[in-house]
Amino acid sequence: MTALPARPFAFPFDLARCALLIIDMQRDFVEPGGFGASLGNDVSPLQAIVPTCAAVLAAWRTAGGCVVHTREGHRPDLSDCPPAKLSRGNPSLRIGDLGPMGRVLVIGEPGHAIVPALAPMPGELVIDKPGKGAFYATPLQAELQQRGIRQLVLMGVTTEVCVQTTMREANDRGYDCLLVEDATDSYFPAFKAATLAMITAQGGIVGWVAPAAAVLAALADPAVLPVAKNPA
Ligand code: TIU
Repeated sequence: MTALPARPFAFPFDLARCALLIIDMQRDFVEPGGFGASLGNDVSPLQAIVPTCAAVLAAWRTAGGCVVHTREGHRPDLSDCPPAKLSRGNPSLRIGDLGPMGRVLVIGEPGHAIVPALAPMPGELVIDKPGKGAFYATPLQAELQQRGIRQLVLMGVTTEVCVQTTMREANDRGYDCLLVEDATDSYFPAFKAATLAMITAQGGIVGWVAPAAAVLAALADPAVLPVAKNPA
């Protein structure tokens, strides 16, 4: 256990009970030609966080912590995509349409994959989710409970959509949640700033926020033993 400097106050970091939860770092959101771009967004700010996410992921793996990746996407027949999600807005490509990275937001297509720099390793949990929150219609809660996880450190995209929705779902389920502020981004800078502010307001009503450097320093703290060496 170590006190990780964070806002609104120090996060009581316990690596053995904490999962790194990486939200939707998929080509469909981060690269041109995918779902994010089809909605009219500039994806380049999201690409910029990949090295920061990779640094935290590498340190987490070295420390032996639990790693969970999520992917937003739908079955090829779109039976798990609500009509409202399919029809809303005026995208250049709709979910299921064929784009430069295969069918948009469909499981197994090239655009659905996690970017190569953050590709899951064998043994890491990968959660496919049809919605914005990672707990809705997924086995995430059961998988975390099975591993004794009580805390989540979150990274990924987009800050105010899938990351915030998941963090709120997790908070209501009793997890202590910390968002790595320079390892998350939005297509809308003001929405990211507002999300960080609303998470930490009211004494941390949703959770904690800290920079990647603080997480890396905590992982290097001798008080945070590699998980395999922790007493049971
Ligand atoms: N992963 C995620 O945030 N899905 C979205 O659709 N985000 C948008 O900001 N559109």
